[in-house]
Amino acid sequence: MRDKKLPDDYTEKLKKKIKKWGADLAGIADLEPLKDLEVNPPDLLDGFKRAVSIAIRLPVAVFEQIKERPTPLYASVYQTANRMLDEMAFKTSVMLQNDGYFSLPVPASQVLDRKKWMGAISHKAVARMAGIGWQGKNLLLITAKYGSRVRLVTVLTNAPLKVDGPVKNRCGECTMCRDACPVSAIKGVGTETYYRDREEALYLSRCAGKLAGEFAAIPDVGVPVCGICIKVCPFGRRL
Ligand code: B12
Repeated sequence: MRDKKLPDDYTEKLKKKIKKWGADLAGIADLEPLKDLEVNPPDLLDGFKRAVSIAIRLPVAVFEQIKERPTPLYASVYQTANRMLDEMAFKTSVMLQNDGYFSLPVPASQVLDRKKWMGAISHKAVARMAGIGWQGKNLLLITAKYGSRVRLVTVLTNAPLKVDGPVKNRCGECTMCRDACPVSAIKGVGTETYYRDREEALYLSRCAGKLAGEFAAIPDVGVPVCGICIKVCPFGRRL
């Protein structure tokens, strides 16, 4: 693997390419501030210094159809989005590798620990550091343009890409996600940076219990989704 200096425009060209593959947003996170983030396996970040965060927006109309529970249409869109993201992460990884850099795509939606409800790395933590959006009161990554109606994926790399930085939290006094949550899981507490623990923002067992139990059992849904705290977020709700 090479350790050469990247051309000045390499990072911008990479982002453009990722957008050509279907991404709506792409940013670069410095992994140094994320070294204390819990990851699985614990040495996941060894040898990597940057992460590429990729987001795709989901159609607003899919959320507008959700009333009290997720719809089969949303479950299908969720799976398509995961597939698209996994493909983009795969291609990004191979492209970086072809240019001489060690790179690892992290799946969009793989749960590795069902007791702790954790994947390999938090895509939201990476996306926040990559300037894609802020961590909102619904604990999700909120983007100024599309609200939380985005899904995310991450590519770890040792390519010395130019980093982006966090953006300001714009939730303000809004509590629409807290008020709409069907199991009152959202506490409505804001953060200027990020929640050190999920429980600061959320009664996690209420949310996970509803999604993995009742909602995943809905015929033709079959996956732990909800969508209500995403739907009501005022950012990007109108076209
Ligand atoms: C397991 C899982 C679940 C579980 C547990 C949810 C939870 N809140 O953790 C269940 C099944 C309940 C679930 C529910 C949902 N999920 Co989910 N889920 C995941 C998954 C696979 C892993 C999450 C994980 O590892 N969490 C571990 C904890 C520690 O991390 P975290 O909650 O992400 O955030 C913490 C850190 O980011 C930290 N942090 C941020 N910056 C920093 C910096 C430092 C230094 C440190 C120490 C910490 C830190 O702050 C948080 C609190 O500690 C991710 C995919 C992924 N790999 O990220 C998707 C993911 C988080 N889910 C997603 C979504 C959309 C949902 C749902 C809306 C369901 C749906 N699709 O309709 C709900 C929303 C629940 C909610 N309001 O939080 C999206 C979020 C997209 C977005 N815009 O933010 C993700 C990223 C999937 C994706 N590919 O897009 N999910």
